[in-house]
Amino acid sequence: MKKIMVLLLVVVFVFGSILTVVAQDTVDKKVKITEKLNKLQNTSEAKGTPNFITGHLSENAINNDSDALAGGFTAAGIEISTDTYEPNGSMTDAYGLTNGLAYSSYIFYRSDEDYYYFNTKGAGTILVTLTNLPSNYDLYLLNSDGTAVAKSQNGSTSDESIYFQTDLPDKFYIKVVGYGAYSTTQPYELKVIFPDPQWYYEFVNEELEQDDYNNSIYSYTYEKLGAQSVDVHISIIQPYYGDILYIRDLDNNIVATYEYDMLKYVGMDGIWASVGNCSIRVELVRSNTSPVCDYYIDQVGYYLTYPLF
Ligand SMILES: [Ca+2]
Ligand SMILES: [Ca+2]
Repeated sequence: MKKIMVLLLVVVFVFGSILTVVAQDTVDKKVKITEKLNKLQNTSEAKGTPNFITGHLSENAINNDSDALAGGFTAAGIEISTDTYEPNGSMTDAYGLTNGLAYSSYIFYRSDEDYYYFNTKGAGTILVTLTNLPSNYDLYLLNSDGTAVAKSQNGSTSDESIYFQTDLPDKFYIKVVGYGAYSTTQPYELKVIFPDPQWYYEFVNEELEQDDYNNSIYSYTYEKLGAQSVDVHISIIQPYYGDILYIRDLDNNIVATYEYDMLKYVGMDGIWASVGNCSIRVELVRSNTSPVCDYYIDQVGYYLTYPLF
């Protein structure tokens, strides 16, 4: 019995020692971990922000990385920026331009290049302007083969412009480059005017008003400087017996006359009147002055190789 008691005591003692050692070991580990954490914290505090990027990558490497990243996202069709008309980094992806409109866009990262295109419909002058530059960007005009037919490479943030005479209808491309310069905040402005002769129309709401100097003459003049021809549409509410409409050109020559016998059948279909220069005057001569407007100009148009804004 005594032997058993002694054995038990020995067992309890040994087991207790083991527990003490294990417990001490755990405490030691905890202390070490805390020390390590403190060290790490002190190190990062001493260095400020963790500079694992600037400390190990050159500026070029970072730029190349951001280029690759931006290019990769763009190629994958994922929009990661506020850049406009992207992707337009090649002739194949070029963005189509409307004659005479201004476009705002960005060279958004170092290797960004922007392509645009337009189609000419005849011989004439192409005018391309690139303005509001944040850096030294340059401008190129390419033909449908991709050959640069004109370029503008002014220094610093000077505006770029190209005048180019074309003989035949063709598809042209514009290329904007920054050669490493870029801006994500200041957009450049691009505008092109190219040969595309056609009628351009505008809606108006003009009464044929009584002329101050003559009680019986009502008139309206539409002028579009530079236009090859202009025309107006006259809607007729109520013609009176004796009314006569005259159409005059820039030189005040009468190019058409409409008398009552004709006017009474026109009605709301109205009349399109046209002259071969930039100014048209519609003149209504009435036998009786009327307080009510019976003739309206509701549409005007001009013929030119490019639209005027
Ligand atoms: Ca761009
Ligand atoms: Ca330049």
